[in-house]
Amino acid sequence: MSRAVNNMPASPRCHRLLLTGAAGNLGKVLRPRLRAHADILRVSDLVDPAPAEQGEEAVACNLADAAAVSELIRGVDAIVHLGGVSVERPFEEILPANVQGIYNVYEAARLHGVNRVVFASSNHVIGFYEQGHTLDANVPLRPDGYYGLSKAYGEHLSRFYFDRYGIQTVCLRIGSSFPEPKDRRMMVTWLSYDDLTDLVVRSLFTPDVGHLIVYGASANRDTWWDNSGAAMLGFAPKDSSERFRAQVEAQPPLPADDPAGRYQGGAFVKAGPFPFPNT
Ligand code: NAI
Ligand code: 15L
Repeated sequence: MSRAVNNMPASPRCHRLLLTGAAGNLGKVLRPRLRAHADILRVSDLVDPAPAEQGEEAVACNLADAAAVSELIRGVDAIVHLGGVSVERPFEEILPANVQGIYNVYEAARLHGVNRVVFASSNHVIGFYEQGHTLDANVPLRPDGYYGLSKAYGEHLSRFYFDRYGIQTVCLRIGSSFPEPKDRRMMVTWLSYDDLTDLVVRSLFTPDVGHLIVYGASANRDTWWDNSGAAMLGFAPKDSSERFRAQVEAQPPLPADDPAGRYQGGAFVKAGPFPFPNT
């Protein structure tokens, strides 16, 4: 079989691939694009992600339910794990979906012999670094809330499952993956859907990734992230936020003292505090 520079097969494909969070924004984008990479694409979400297309299996599953997650992962060869709470919310909402949820995913992966996971982490694990500072994937984490903390937990948990059980994971610290950047911060953090897809496919099929953390951003003019770790995936983003600059910069800038304009995590850094239950 002919191989690309990073040793990814030319037509990468597995038998049964699981996509969690399939009913979400990125799940809807990736679902049709991943179909070409699996004989069977198993799509799952809290809400029923049906109807299943040809070559798909649709399964409603709460990631916090260990028994259900075990059944979800039985028979799967690889997992793209997008499911969970995707914004800053009270800890009580984050805990079952993101913390218990990712534990269930990795325990079930161990039980059923799954050896490759692509985990949708987030730039919010480093959200409290100031904008303009260039960070590589090894900097100490500075999460900007409970959501970012849960993604940090997921990165560490996946590291443990590699060291202890050899399950290989690529953690994608996704910047802002939307049809287009919405503000000045996203001019730096934007990841186009095409670049996201390329990154996910490379993360699934590049051999011997071990445990790898990479940033997910397009080839934007400005960057805060040294993404040299992505070289082993052969990832070279093709899109740029530049074509949106005029429309984004037509918006009024944030006030100089707004923390959303100071920190990499943007407005997430000023979410909360939330009510402390039972007080
Ligand atoms: P989304 O919120 O649209 O999708 C998340 C999906 O997870 C939803 O369909 C939701 O129903 C499902 N979900 C929530 N709790 C669940 C539970 N307990 N059990 C099963 N499913 C559950 O988020 P989006 O934008 O599609 O993001 C996908 C992933 O990528 C998320 O993990 C998010 O944290 C991560 N990410 C996304 C970024 C972006 O720019 N869109 C940036 C950084 C990370
Ligand atoms: C994320 O982690 C969120 O899931 C997404 O909704 C965006 O807010 C993104 O980060 C971002 O930082 O722009």
